[in-house]
Amino acid sequence: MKIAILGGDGFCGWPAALHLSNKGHDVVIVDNLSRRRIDDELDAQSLTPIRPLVERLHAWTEVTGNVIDHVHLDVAQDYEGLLDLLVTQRPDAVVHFAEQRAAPYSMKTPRTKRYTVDNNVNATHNLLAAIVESDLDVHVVHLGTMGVYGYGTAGMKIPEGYLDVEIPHEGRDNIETQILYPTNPGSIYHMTKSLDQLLFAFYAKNDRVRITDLHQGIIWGTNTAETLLDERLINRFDYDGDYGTVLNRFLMQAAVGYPLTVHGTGGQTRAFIHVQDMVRCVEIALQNPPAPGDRVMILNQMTETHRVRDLAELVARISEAEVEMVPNPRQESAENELHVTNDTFLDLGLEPTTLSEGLLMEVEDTARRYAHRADLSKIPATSLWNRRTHAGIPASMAASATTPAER
Ligand code: NAD
Ligand code: USQ
Repeated sequence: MKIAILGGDGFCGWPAALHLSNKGHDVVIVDNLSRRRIDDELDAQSLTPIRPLVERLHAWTEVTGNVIDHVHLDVAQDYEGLLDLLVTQRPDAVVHFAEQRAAPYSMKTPRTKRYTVDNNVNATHNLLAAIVESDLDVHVVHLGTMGVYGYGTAGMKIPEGYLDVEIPHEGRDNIETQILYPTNPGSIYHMTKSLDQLLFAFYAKNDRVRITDLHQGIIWGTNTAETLLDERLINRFDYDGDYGTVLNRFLMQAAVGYPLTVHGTGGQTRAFIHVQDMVRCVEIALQNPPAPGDRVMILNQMTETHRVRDLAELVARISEAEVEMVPNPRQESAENELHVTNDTFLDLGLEPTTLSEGLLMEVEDTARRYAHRADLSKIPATSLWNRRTHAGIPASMAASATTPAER
């Protein structure tokens, strides 16, 4: 298959590109390197020494003989460039990772809020409009998020995208139908993924574009079989307060002797998946496209759910780290239950890597190995979800406030 990977220099896109190339697919990476610019803006670097993209690609060819091209393109800003790419490369599938993906960064300032909305919504819409204009039959595989469902307690097992509903119909039989599971995003970033869902639903219905939307949980781990082939292929490891995700932050904090930063009571329960399973899921999704005219295929791409404070205790136990409850900078329910259906990937052959198998190895092989590169001043999470004072929320309390819906 010819596959274009939008965002192929990122944490998920890079190992996915290598995995697909290793499986014999013809891969082209499309990336504007905006994420490396944000690293510079935040003065925060990956814990692992990621190499410039040209060097990564050169190393991949040297090690495996496979060639991956790179097209430097801003998918959100350069519509004509994107259309030209589709028409000249004629990919069978596009895997779309090219969005600003950090919730804390998206909530940092009005500028980062606006950038996140402009970048993410335009990237997705440009891709869909360009596919229609190119008149090609391209399967879009998009990396979405479990966060579109919201992080309250649903009171049910979260289905794969669609909810069965029964509507009373006066004087007749009730109408039984399925609707998109109602979105309840908890950050500007998560909101852009909810907007993406509507764009996908429209283009699947109106233009018969074939779309798979992967509602992915939090990734943990760093490397995959391919990124381990040579140190120049190493994947990124974010640990700073904006881009570092919870479990990788705990692993890094344990390795450098920093008390594990549990927000609030640590009562949030989230979905997780190892980076190796993520690349496998992308491959499975590519092998099982919907047909033209089908509704968007939505799959929950996660393998386990865990409560944040339980994860902290687990990491503390294996590494003798201390745990510290810090004030929660976000606005989220203090506690939530989360049960998720992930039957499709399991039925299609995914064999999950469990936390118990991989955690200790991750601390030893990655976090401790590169601990000397850590800048501890970048660890605290400083992006506050609510800074408003005139709505009756004093700034000091605002961060722990919850909305009526979340309560
Ligand atoms: P990342 O920031 O490491 O990578 C994103 C890549 O996209 C970067 O290389 C960036 O330069 C590129 N990019 C962004 N905007 C672009 C544009 N307009 N044009 C061209 N390139 C652009 O993020 P990631 O962790 O690899 O996440 C990838 C996708 O997976 C995101 O859409 C994210 O929402 C989703 N996801 C990630 C996680 C996670 O834990 N990392 C979990 C769930 C879902
Ligand atoms: N948390 C802590 N301590 C920390 C960091 C985070 O307690 O040091 C808590 C947060 O308050 C939150 C939970 O851990 O309750 C998860 O935070 P996170 O930063 O790991 O995850 P999130 O902001 O949801 O975003 C990440 C990715 C995003 C992806 C999402 C999947 O950055 O791209 O969409 O995970 S999901 O969470 O399933 O929606």
